[in-house]
Amino acid sequence: MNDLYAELNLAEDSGILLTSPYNMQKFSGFSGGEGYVLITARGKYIMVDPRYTGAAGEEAYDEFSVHEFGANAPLSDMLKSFSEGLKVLAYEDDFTSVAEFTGLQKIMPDIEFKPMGKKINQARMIKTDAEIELIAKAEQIGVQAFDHVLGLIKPGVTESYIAAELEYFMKKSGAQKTSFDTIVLTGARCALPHGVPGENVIRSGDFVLMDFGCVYKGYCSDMTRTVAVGEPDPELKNIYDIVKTAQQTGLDAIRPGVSGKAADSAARAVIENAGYGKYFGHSLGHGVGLKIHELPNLSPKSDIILEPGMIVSCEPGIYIYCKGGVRIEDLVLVTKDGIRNLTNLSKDLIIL
Ligand SMILES: [Mn+2]
Repeated sequence: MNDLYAELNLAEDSGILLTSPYNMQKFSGFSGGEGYVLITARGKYIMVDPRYTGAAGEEAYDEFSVHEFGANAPLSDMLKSFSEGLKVLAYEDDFTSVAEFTGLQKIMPDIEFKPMGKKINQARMIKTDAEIELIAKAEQIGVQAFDHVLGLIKPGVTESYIAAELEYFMKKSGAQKTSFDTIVLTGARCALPHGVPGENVIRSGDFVLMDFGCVYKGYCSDMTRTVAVGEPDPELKNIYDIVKTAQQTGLDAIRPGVSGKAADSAARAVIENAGYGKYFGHSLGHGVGLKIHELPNLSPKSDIILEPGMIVSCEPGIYIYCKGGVRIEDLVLVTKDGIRNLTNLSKDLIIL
């Protein structure tokens, strides 16, 4: 944990207050999502209300003590006592609401609050072997769910039906929940990169775009596939081939030493050279871990240099409003000499 002090550039008289579910789980073991984790040179504390006392006790790393606040033990007293003697308290400024922040300041008026910015989230970028295997397992559940719905996608079936089948399958396979709202879109609606599935019916000739993932033991997965139902429109088929080439080019670019920016631009160039640059408005990918969108980003602005142990998505797309769209997404682990593809599934166009 001294590493964390060094990474955050904190002195001994500083404390670290964690309140986001992902950082509490990463650094204390507690996965309940609601509570306060305080790390100081003197002690390491998990503070939870009675809903989580039992779970926190089971999950907490050895060096942490668990404290229950509630009607008889105000949180403010606990925070005051555990933070005694601290000069600085580093906090999660990208997670804490203004109301919560002012509340904390009132409880600990003599302490200087220091925003941790991106640094605390950067500390989650490189995954341990155990984390990698959990993410790989989550991704594998997604792959099996995709395989399951291939048998169900046909004209007459709705987007929400397929979305429900993906989710039901993933939960039956051990997933706690989806890692984000499942996206299933058909026909022209595939051009809405984050559209919401509804009662729209799949018709022959449609592309069906599915972007989904699950959470397994706290860790997220993410994948996207676009399939055709019957013979697709030639332009859409051409777009599929461009996205597939761009996606492979992105995968080939992802390796240690490469910046997020360079990986993005390798894939983006394929789409730009094919004349569809303006139809690819989002970034190439993002880190995935305890949080579905985390660092490092693969985007035109990302200076982060990829390192072994990082897990990122590679998901170019082309979206033409009112016509249709294609996105293909794999989740990959950066290894010493390239990548391990955790999705590990063909990207040849499937025509159902
Ligand atoms: Mn994604």
